[in-house]
Amino acid sequence: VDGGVFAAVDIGASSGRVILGRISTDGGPARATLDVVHRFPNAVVQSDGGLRWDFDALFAEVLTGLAAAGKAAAERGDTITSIGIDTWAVDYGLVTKGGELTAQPYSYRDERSRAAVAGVHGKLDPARLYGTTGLQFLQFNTLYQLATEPDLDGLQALLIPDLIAFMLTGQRRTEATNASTTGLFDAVAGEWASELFGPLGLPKDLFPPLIQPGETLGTLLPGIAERTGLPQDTKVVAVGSHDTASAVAAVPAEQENFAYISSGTWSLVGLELHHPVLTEASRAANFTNERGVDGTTRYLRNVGGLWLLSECQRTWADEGYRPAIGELLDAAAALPPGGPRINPDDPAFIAPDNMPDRIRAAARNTGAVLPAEPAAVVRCILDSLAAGYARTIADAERLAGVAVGVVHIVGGGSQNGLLCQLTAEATGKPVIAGPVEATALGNVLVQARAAGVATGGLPELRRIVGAGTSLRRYEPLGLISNAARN
Ligand code: LFR
Repeated sequence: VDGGVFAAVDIGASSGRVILGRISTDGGPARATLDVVHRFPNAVVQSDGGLRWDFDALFAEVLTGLAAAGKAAAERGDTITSIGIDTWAVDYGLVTKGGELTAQPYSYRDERSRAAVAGVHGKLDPARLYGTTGLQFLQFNTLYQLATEPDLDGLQALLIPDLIAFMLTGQRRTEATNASTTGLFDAVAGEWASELFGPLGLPKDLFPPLIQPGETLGTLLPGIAERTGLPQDTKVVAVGSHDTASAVAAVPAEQENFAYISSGTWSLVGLELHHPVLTEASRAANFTNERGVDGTTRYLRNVGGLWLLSECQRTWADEGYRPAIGELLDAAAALPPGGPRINPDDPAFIAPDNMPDRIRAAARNTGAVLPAEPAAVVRCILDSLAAGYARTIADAERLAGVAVGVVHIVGGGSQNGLLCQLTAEATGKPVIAGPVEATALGNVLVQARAAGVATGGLPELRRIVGAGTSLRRYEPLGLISNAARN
């Protein structure tokens, strides 16, 4: 069927957008085209004694975007078939039985959860937790955040995309790919790990029941239909509501054995597997087994990301220095290889603060001296990320017992030519870069399939991505020595 039109709400840590996605065939292979109809900023805000998201403002932007999407569709005589929502993972809002949000949701960058880790591990051994959930340890995983809540009695926790979906439809469910980032989800069974709730003192029904990508959640509440101008029977369909799950679904891989890097605020680096890897070696390497679309396993690690760069830019801008990003990258590319490197995953970088200072301090701790000039800092970040990518892919191959021939980079980082080339050098593998909008594409394609417009499994969806995107290929040129790789 030509002309399927879908709205994707895609919100990241620094910006959100509402996108209109169309699937067309024009007699040839199916292609997806995206139009961003509304873009809005997002940022953590210090309020009410912590770092929080301004959820009320985000939700208002979602409604503005949906209204714009409806208008843009109508201009071409189309109607929106459904709406899908994805955001970052882990965070939640607490709602009362009556459906009221009790506070603006905390951000995972708030430090409060760090102090809760020891208490949680005192109740449940980390090895046992990993054996069930397969989740990498991150101080901000939902279970540690929940441990800081003074009173959960009578409340329900809705992950951010589920909270948006609830406010659109009145239906409460937890989408499964995102549920897998809570630390309370059984990686093998694909169900809530109900046996973990009791020991942690969490109410059994804290989260609503699961919903799978592709299932219909409901239709718009009358008030929402009125405010957006969309028909009340417009569906909200569950997609990979964890942005990384949607991004991985849209990696334009043509073969089975590929590694991916979803490179944005974070870099999510790993493999797609059919079964979780729950070994002690996997836990020691801190690999995660998050759930992907179609029950796949996203076997990956969180490596630092472009947050390191964007926070530097924020600090430099405060100091009155605002170069264009292209200029910065050109200057960084002109520097010789083999400069200082830091561990981009260091928890010291999680909170917002002066990033250039923190990076220089981290370099100093390795015995290196990082010059103050921005180009050197940028080069250090990109060298460190590329090395982190290479190390992580090699570890994933070893731990999962597979070998990959190609590395796909999707998301914002796929536009960073220097990062892509450095990654090819560090991994010694060809890098295929694009699409930038993998997350929105994954969101749209899962909706399209639910509507019967696209068919087949992930390989089929990936062919649609490939048909509509021009990809860039970077070959390892041997510009850095093996010694400098790891
Ligand atoms: C990426 C992401 C990561 C998750 C982090 C925090 O946007 O969703 O997958 O670990 O944000 O939620």
